[in-house]
Amino acid sequence: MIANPTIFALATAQGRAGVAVFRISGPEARQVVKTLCKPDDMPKPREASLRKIHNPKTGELVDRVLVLWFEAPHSFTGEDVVEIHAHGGRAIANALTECLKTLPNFRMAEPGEFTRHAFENGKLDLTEAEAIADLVNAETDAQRRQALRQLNGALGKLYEDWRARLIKALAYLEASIDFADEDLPQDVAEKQLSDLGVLAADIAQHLDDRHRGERLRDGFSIAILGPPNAGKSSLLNILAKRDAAIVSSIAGTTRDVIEVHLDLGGYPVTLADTAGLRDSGDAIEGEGIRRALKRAEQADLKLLVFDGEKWPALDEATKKLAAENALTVVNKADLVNAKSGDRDCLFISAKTGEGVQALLDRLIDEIDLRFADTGQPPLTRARHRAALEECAGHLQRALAATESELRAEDVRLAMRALGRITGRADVEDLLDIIFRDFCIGK
Ligand SMILES: Nc1nc2c(ncn2[C@@H]2O[C@H](COP(=O)(O)OP(=O)(O)OP(=O)(O)O)[C@@H](O)[C@H]2O)c(=O)[nH]1
Ligand SMILES: [Mg+2]
Repeated sequence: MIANPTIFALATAQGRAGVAVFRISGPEARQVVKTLCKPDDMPKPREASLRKIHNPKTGELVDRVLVLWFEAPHSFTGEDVVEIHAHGGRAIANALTECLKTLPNFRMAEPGEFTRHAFENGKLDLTEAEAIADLVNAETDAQRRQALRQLNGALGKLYEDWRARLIKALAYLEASIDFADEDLPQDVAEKQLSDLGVLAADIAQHLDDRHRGERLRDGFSIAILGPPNAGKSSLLNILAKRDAAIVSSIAGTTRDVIEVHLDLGGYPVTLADTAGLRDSGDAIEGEGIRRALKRAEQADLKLLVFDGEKWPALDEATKKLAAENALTVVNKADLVNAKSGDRDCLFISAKTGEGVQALLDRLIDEIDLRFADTGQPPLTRARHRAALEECAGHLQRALAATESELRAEDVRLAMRALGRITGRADVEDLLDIIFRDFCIGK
């Protein structure tokens, strides 16, 4: 029988760096120390130990490294793990890779394979595994916090708690079917029905979160819209602190949607500049305007920028876009004498910078409001949402069912849908629960 391979990979980014970390996981991991290192005794678990690594074929010294040893199951993957902290650099990484390849039953890890082993060995559930990817990809503080919360198991625990409630309801249901003649408590049926109703409401509330968690992963989108020449591109540039879009006094300068990515108060934001809105005979400008309106529809927040030179007249085409998720901004405040702004109408000047900080503060307020912490960890992925929607559907059917057998089947399906989120769809210790709670036939 061929033993499980031992996998290895460079865990830090390629290239020049102070330190590069190799991670090795599997049944033969200790061979790294035994075969490649001098001295070759196993270090104490979790204690850094200074070693020399020699190429086993040529005997040449490769690098002086720190070695860490994690004995199974007390490691990230749950297997024996060795970490080599070498000097960072391509030649060292290549030479170490060559050394590791010489060891029998060693192979390079596939992307995500360490985390996969951790999942398979019960070290993580799927939501925690996904959180690792999110944490590594996080670009802002809010994204980092959300990923860390999920990695700490907040989301997995919520779904597992719900699944436990379903298992319990199912246990009661099965009991009332299987032991119909026995002496079961009277209110069992009503109790589990009302529990299922409460759970259905909890799940519905969790689903109705305006995609807060998913949006935080993907970024909050703001579209700048307004008439030609209002200074939309100038505003994008001042917010982005660079000349991302062309600015000119010719109306109709911007045609395509121009995006910049910003970190506003720790939130990831995609800010889009668009073509000025007007009736245009120019086919290309017309297409630009069509794209602007499409972006307006998709945006989480619209910044309606009006031209201060025309104040107090406001452009009609732009006014049509005013709705719940829109902020009104009058630009070129440096040219306006009688400013009469309020909380819903901000005067700014993209030229002098007047009012820009107030606008930024307001944007952060608006975003804060939309991401407001409800205490419960938010849904973060479409995969979770799809499974929860399926679960909610089965629950509704279970609640409406008139036959106990059919109700039990729908509860079972709801439970499976939830189990797919964390990957723990297996154990159904129904009888355990039945006997513990009911003591039937004692
Ligand atoms: N005085 C003054 N001029 C401004 C201000 N903001 C922009 N401008 C000028 O207004 C003109 C138009 O600016 P843009 O930023 O290109 O306007 P836009 O809304 O992007 O225009 P389109 O792309 O054609 O729709 C340029 O000449 C800018 O220099 C401002 O706050 N004050
Ligand atoms: Mg422009």
